[in-house]
Amino acid sequence: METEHTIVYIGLGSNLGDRAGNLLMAVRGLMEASFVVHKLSGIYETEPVGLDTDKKFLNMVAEIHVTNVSPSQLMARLLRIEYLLGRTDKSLKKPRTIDLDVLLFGDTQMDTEFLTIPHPRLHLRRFVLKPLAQLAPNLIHPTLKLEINDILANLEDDSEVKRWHPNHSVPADMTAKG
Ligand code: PH2
Ligand code: MG
Ligand code: MG
Repeated sequence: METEHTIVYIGLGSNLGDRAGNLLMAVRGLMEASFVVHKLSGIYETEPVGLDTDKKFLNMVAEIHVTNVSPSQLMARLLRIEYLLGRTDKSLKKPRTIDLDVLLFGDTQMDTEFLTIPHPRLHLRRFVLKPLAQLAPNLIHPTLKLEINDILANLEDDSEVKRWHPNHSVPADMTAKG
């Protein structure tokens, strides 16, 4: 019998180095870890929330489909991707090349020392809810029993979250010289 996949949402964030490059390398890492990357949100530039830094983040959300993988196995693979992309300092409040958080794992609810699902701050953060609502506006939060759209509409967090677009200007040394 075919095994059902679980729909998982991952939050990606970077505020150090080549931020967009780090997000894309992490998406590639998800694929290489045998996850089916089903949808990607847009990329948002966001004001840091609760960190000792002024460096703005780029944040996005990925919907991946997983089969025969437990939440803790998923977490272990995410930590490996973070490590491979150069995140050696895991101090919570420091700038980071890449942070990968499990936001939702199907309808799973769990709370252990290492992993809480749904992510305990997902419903409080505009930088997560905005890209998540782009992928799954009507998804019901498993513990709050509210749609993502409704949580976003009533959110207190008014930190800045703006769509980010790459700078299309062509560097001078790449323009054709006559
Ligand atoms: N991640 C945090 C804390 N604060 N702020 C923004 N804007 N984006 C983040 O990804 C972020 C944060 C903890 O991981
Ligand atoms: Mg985080
Ligand atoms: Mg994290």
